[in-house]
Amino acid sequence: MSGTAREPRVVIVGAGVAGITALHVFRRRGFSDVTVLEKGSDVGGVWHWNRYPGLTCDVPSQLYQFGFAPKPDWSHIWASGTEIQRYHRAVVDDLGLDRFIRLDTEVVAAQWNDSESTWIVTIAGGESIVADVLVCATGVLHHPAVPDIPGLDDFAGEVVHTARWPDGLETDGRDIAVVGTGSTGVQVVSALVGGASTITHYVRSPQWILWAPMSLRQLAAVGSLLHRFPGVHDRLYRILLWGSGILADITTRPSWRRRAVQAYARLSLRVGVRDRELRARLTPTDEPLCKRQVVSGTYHRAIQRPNAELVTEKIIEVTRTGICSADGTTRDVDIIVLATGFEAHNYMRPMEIVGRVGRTLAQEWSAGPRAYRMTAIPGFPNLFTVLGPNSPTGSISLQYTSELTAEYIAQWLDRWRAGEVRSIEVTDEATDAFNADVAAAMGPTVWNTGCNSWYFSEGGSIDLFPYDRARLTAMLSVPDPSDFHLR
Ligand code: NA7
Repeated sequence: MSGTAREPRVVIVGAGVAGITALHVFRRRGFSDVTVLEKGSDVGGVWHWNRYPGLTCDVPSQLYQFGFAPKPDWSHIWASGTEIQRYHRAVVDDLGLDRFIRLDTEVVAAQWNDSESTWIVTIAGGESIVADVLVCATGVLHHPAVPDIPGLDDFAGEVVHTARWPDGLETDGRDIAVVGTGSTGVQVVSALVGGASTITHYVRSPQWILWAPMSLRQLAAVGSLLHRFPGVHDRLYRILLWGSGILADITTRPSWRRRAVQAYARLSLRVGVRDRELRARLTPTDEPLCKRQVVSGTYHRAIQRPNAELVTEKIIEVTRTGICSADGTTRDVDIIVLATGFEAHNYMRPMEIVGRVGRTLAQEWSAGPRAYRMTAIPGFPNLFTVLGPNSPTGSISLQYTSELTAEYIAQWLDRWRAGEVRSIEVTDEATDAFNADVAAAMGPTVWNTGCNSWYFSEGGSIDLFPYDRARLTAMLSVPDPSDFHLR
């Protein structure tokens, strides 16, 4: 079989930011047999699934876009989830990518066939697809984390996870409890407090909140200008990308910049909440930036409204009518909103992926996800991840990282197409060396200053990228064949 030049059959799982990028890059590189399988009813990934009130991206819109699909006319400096989702749909339509994407198609399993060097991909319902290369672009913030609170299942009202917000849920005039105070909890409380009868925010561990005017509109004239002068728009994008390097610097190395942002977080609380007792209860015990930093221009005002209440006592149980906390008080509510985050380290799981020696990915990752340069996994030939383990979800543009990774994979696809390789499998040694370097480099990062967050995998390691964009680019620019078993 080896030695014959032909088109690889490529299957991409997921049509979110990573999957759309991979599809576009592979098409741009001339690969014709590419299929994206997406379990949702539309593209967009996290932006398709998340529709809770107040959903806003905490990355400025002029940066939160594909380098290959610039959008000049964002309505806001920080775009809403709805606008971002519309953008994803428009990109797919405008680039003619739709015909390569199968929606409502959930992959449940994939099995490596070593004699054929192919993946047999199984879809819910039983259909099988053969792929030469399998690309998993299944995202990070995808599987909702539902807390194990006694009595939750027996609550008589509505229980809603923010990542699965039901269309048409009436919140005005109702008594609402919100559990969780990450970016989502803060946004949803701010959005609902105006219409709700009462809102009770259950905060297990308060988080630092950087004040920023998140509802600021982008001037229409700016959009027109950027539209008229694409060169200027491109320059702006590159400047923002370069400028975002400051975030990588702040998070990965102690410096005056980090201290300045941390001081600003403390100032945001001091200015935003004048009541000392409330401020004390909203003061986190960990350092600003240790968790994924929450940014909001509205939360502190929202939680001080007369119909809002902050509860920092532990939740003991959910009764039929409300939530009972450790102070012995039960507050009756109509709706419980779980802003409790995601199982961020599942990646492709629970898909059953069976590799070369018959072991599943779940078995290989029982101590936490582990990959080589965020994209290759020993024991799983011809399988690549986009935004896989240790991707820079806390510090570098996801669109940039996705494109870089897709280009890296495309170089392997080139070699496959030329008939030079049929099986590409990263070595254990190279993977161990990469992970050891990453673990050592986590030392001075702010994520390692003593907090607990979704950045930590179940194995206890920090599932982030501890270097800057230059290092990321160098790592993923040219594949190093000596790190792979090639057949
Ligand atoms: P996060 O940031 O993971 O936040 C989840 C929140 O839910 C956090 O405050 C948790 O408190 C809280 N939580 C989780 N389980 C419980 C239980 N059982 N009881 C009380 N509180 C609980 O998720 P988000 O959706 O807000 O944000 C995810 C990312 O999306 C965000 O970082 C941005 O990148 C966009 P804890 O801190 O664990 O005490």
